[in-house]
Amino acid sequence: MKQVRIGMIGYGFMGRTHSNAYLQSPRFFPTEHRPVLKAVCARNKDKAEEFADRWGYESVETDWRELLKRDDIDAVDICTPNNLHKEIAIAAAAAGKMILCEKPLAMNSAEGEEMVEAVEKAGVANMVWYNYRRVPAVTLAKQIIDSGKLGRIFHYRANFLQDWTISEDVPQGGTATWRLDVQAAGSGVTGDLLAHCIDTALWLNGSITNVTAMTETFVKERVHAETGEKKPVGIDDACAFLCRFANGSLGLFESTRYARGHKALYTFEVNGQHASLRWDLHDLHRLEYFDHADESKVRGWRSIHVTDSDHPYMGNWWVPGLQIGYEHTFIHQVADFLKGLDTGEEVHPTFRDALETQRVCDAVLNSAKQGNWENV
Ligand code: SOE
Repeated sequence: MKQVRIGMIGYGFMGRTHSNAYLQSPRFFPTEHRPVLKAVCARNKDKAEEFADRWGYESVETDWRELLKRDDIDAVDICTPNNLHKEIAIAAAAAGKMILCEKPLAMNSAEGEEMVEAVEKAGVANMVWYNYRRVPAVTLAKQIIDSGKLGRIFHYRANFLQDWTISEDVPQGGTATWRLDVQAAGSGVTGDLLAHCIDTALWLNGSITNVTAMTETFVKERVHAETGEKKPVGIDDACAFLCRFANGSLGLFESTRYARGHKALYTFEVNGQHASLRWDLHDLHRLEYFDHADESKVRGWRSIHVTDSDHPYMGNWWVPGLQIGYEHTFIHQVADFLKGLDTGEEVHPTFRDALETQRVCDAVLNSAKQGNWENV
């Protein structure tokens, strides 16, 4: 058994999902490599110690540079706000560490390019946590599309809708609301939510060539959680875009944090010549499938309960019919990463894959600013 000693930087919501995944992965998906929770790093020592205690990390650090100097750390997991990804990743690559980075890869594609260059030059294993690829129903959608069952693809449609920032009293900045501060996040829903939709779309339907977008910031000023000062809001609260894919299909994407009643409604639909597929995060263990080749009298949308042992990842879980959830997507991602270390094969999405998503995000934001079609 080879150890992969993890040093995690940041301990928020994503720190919890990843820590849980490191603990569970070897229990359900045995590999030659096994994660060891070596250190968690955060500026606040008390909070870091509390987190280490709860999740079983052996030690804490309060300065990520010290963590990178340690020779008992093999892999660095970056769970910080987006504005720190680049600096940490480049330093971690120079220190020869493997890197698992939270999404989006960077603040923008210029930063992403530097990060890709750093990991490729250092030759270190790298991966970005676009976890929704590893919902079994989404992986099944990929298998069905790749088998050619849909035929020529005409349309790809995706939404990611939330409603948690409607109140003007929600601050920007700080540990809980850095996603609303453009200095920490780089962008709003485009980098935070549409990036997921774009990653899945590129994986399922190939490259996006050009886009035309609109964005809106509904609440123009918010108090900054750290200074208490009211400041202009620099992020996009909502974004919608149209695009063309290299395979000739048309794309339609929408994301907002102002869709009252929706907490995390991620849906996509793909329409092909012979068949269509659709998926909904609120029902994540189901894949809806319509096949025009079915006998016309019984033709209709079928709802596949993706829990059978021959469905992706499901053979390693319970028994057919019993479903799994959100946290398992991270467990699958760790399992695949470790399997990649066993076989020496690259595990996707790599930094380079995530850079493509970043380029689409940049084109979307530029198009919204210029009011033009933008090439990716
Ligand atoms: C934002 O609310 C958020 O937590 C994103 O940052 C995650 O990436 C997404 O999966 C759920 O929503």
